[in-house]
Amino acid sequence: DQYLEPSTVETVSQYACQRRTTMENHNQIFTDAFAILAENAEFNESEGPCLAFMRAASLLKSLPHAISSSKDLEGLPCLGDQTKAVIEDILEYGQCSKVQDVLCDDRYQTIKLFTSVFGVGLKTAEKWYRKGFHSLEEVQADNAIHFTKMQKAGFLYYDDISAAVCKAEAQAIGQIVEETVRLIAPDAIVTLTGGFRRGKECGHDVDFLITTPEMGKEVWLLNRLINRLQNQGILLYYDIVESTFDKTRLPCRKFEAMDHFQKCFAIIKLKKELAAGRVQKDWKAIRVDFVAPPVDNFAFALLGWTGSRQFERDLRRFARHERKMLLDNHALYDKTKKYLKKKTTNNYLALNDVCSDLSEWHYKG
Ligand code: 8DG
Ligand code: MN
Ligand code: MN
Repeated sequence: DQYLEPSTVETVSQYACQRRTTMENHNQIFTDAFAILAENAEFNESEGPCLAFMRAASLLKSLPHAISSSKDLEGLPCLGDQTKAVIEDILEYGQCSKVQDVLCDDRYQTIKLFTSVFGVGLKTAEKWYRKGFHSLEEVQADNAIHFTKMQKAGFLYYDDISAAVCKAEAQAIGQIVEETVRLIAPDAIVTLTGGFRRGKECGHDVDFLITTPEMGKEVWLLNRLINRLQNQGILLYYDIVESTFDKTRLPCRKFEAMDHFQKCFAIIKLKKELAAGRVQKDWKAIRVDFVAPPVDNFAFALLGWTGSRQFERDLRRFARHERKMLLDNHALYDKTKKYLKKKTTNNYLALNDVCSDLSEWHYKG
């Protein structure tokens, strides 16, 4: 044995974008636990712990084997005392008491239920919880609450849009979108993005990037698409958010900051096959997001909207700390080149300059 080469244990990167992550998760028992703890921390606005649990989950998803003893954790980044304690509990007892406590917690259960309604964020969910409500029926029966247009749609199509969207449904929506966009601009670019671009089997919505090869022509695309979907009678809800893009602005340093592209949050009616003899509606409401970036931002918009959230967060962190660059959904900036103070489009690095780097980033999981 002494003549063997020293074991070449590959070090695991602290950055999700430097870890090859497949759809195969060997550590789901742990990552499910972390997802619940992260969600609970989010509901309690504990940003630090929330991020720590999400990072730990992302790391475990990238491992090519299942964790079977605490020895397997040696040398791994992104795991603190808290997260290690959770893993050790699960290894020893098959579950973690902290997770069980969260699952039984009245506030967690209720906030989770309320935020599952399209258009309901944490603040609104808390307001309803403080009123003493525990069910969607109670909330809907309160005449004093003024619901937004989005929330009304959220309640109306609750059963459909809280059910997962499968790959076949995403593809069917993709076909409708593609065909409709072609009627408006035959050379338009329509790209499926989000979780389905990462190869996921199901998701909570379907995300699309749409643009035109000619700069500036994309500005009418989204409105015309919405018009046509409406005329086809399949648009159940839409909310167009106009572009707020200002080229003089610095890139957003915070991942959570929204990008400035024109976008649309929609609900589309998808026809479905009915099981014989069943009396039920012959369609399903599907949540769809459209983003319409100008073509010169397209590559960065695509990178940004592909996700996962943790991957995007780490990609920005990697760019900043390891490359002294700033990345957002619009561009990649080189901090060392003092481009930032200029207002011209020269601030933006051409995609060609960076695609060798981009190809090394693994975006799955
Ligand atoms: P899912 O729908 O299957 O649940 O997962 P997903 O496709 O990964 O999540 P998503 O919520 O649909 O968002 C897709 C990616 O887009 C995600 O990694 C974050 C990114 N993203 C932005 N800007 C915005 C934004 O303004 N809202 C949302 N929801 N996502 C955004 O870059
Ligand atoms: Mn999505
Ligand atoms: Mn989305």
